[in-house]
Amino acid sequence: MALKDSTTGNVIRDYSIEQLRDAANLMRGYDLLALCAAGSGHAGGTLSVMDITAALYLHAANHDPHNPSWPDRDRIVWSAGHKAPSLYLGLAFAGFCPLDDVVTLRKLNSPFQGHPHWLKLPGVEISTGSLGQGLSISVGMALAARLDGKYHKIFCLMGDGEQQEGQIWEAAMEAGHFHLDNIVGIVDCNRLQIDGWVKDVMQVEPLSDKYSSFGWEVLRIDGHDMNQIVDAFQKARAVVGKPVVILADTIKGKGVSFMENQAGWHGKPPNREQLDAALEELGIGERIPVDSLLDKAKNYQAAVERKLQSKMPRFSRDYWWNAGDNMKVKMEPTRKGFGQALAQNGDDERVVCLGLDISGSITISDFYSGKPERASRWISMGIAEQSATSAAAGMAREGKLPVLGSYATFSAARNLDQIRTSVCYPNLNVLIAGAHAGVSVGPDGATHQALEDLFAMQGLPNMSVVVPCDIVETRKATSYLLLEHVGPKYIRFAREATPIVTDEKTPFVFGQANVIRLRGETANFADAFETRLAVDYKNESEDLSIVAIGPMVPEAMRAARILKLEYGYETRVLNLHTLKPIDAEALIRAARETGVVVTAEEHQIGALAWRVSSILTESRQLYGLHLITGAIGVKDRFGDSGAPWEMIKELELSAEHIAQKAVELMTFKKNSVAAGSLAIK
Ligand SMILES: Cc1ncc(C[n+]2csc(CCOP(=O)(O)OP(=O)(O)O)c2C)c(N)n1
Repeated sequence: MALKDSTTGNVIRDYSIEQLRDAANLMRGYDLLALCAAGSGHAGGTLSVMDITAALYLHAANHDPHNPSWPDRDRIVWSAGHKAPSLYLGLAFAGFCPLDDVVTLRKLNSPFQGHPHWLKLPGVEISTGSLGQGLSISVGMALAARLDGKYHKIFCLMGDGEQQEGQIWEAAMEAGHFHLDNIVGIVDCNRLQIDGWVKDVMQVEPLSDKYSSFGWEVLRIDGHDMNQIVDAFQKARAVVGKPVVILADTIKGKGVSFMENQAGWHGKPPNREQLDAALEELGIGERIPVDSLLDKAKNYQAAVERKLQSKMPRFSRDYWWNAGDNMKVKMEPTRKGFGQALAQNGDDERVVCLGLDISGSITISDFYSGKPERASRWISMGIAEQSATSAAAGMAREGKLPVLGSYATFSAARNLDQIRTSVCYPNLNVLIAGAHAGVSVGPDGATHQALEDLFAMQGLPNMSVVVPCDIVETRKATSYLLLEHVGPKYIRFAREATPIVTDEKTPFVFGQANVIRLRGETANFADAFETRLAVDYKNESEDLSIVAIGPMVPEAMRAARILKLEYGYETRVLNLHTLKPIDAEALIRAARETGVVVTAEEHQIGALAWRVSSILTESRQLYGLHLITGAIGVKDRFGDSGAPWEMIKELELSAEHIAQKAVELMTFKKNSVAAGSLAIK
């Protein structure tokens, strides 16, 4: 058991217990430093798992940092992907990657993504981030090893809240059934998750009895006692005929008094003062070159920004949000509109909100906060998106108005079959929130950026889909969907603060697009535009149309301004907040009356673009007419860690990119007009 040279079989370094303790302590310091430099990330759960990490990477696992894909190495699967920084530090301390580089954590194109990605960093065994999948991956690896006649171990690190995912228990059953004695599961039992104590959110104990009953050998240890950790790994290696799980009792935030046992430190980084205080408490302030590493992070970030800037389309001046003296915009997180609507409308006794352990962040907790009379209608379901979806269907069948939500990728993809079969097929009245959608979770990275959810949601029969453009529209849309709309419904909104471009008076009618027109330059951006229901709008023979959804609506408005001031073009912006049922009439009119249509979606290209194209190509009113179309959206790639606005630039979704595409299309329009072949009517 050790760090090994895979060619000679020699031990590279044999750590004593004392040295492992010291390494874990130092790793805690580097962890907090990287989180501080990133400005986001998970302090609590990385600190709780650090002693185990040090023992695993520096002592228990057989692997070779100079040959990360050595076929006989032990595999380490980091199922609790949000604890990525501890994994990175395990790798760095073992010599797989330079320690100093970890400070680029969560920055654009860094190998140290918000959640681990094996294609970016040698030594990372597999990509994770959606909880509950690592044990199944380990089962697959263990079965493959058996088929290949190999005897390496597969270590799988999980959280205790993560045990709420049903998939864990499918994998536990499989490992027991197949007697996979090459699997060693480790559960970081720090007793906390995001919404609070695990026992209150959704009790998972007694884990020992549960794993035993599935045919596992169970070892329960103090996860901060290095002797016990090392001993447990040794015992686990010797077990024959069944899988082993090490249940490690730990303290979330271990080592830093103000973080210990605090749910609030789950997904929070320390600021500089807190970092200094933490390093002091850990007794390692002198041993880490804090300033030079923070400088390294700053320089990396500056290079990212320069590169992004050099990729941006250029115009005669800077049109970025709030760059000038006028056309100022206020920004607020769109998600807050969801919480406001639940707070306002939650007195209806039929409304029941289901928690999926991300409640404060997506604002679903606003339903009950300060309202004890609603407590019984707030039901915490744990990290169990699939079961909660079907449970919501059961409630709806009994006349309730259930609401559930999580990161859009977990509330609309993880549970897709449950939405399809339990909710949509029986046509039940369930409101699903796809929160933190698109690139708005930025540094969390690709696993958490829902860029595909709208394909599935709009493809489901009976499902209605609304993608509001700002906090105000999110509030209106949530209120409408919650109490008035009957049937399956999906609302998608962002985490990040985005421009507020509507107000109380702006029309919002489910299923009907709004037309937005730039009318001049004003102090406030939103005041410069006039918005009408598309049905009430009279053709002004604009040069082009931009059809946008969600946070791309403000970008489309900004593009309209760029096009007017730089080229004199008039733009009809269509806010297509209801993607399904879609306002086909407004689209067909825009196409017919302007001849040029650009779609803009913060999603893989197609949820909007292909839907719009199919409407236009199937419209009899447009048969035989010449149309010029273009699409802005994500071009068949995954996201990356990076600030949300950086991701908008990186994925070429900004107003500047929309304007550039429009200018390109306008060249074709001019030629077509000259040739007399355009659709304009
Ligand atoms: C499928 C899925 N649902 C939700 C999340 C969001 N999430 C990230 S960490 C976390 C809590 C995990 O709790 P636990 O396993 O106890 O980890 P720890 O408290 O040790 O950080 C949640 C809900 C996710 N990453 N994946």
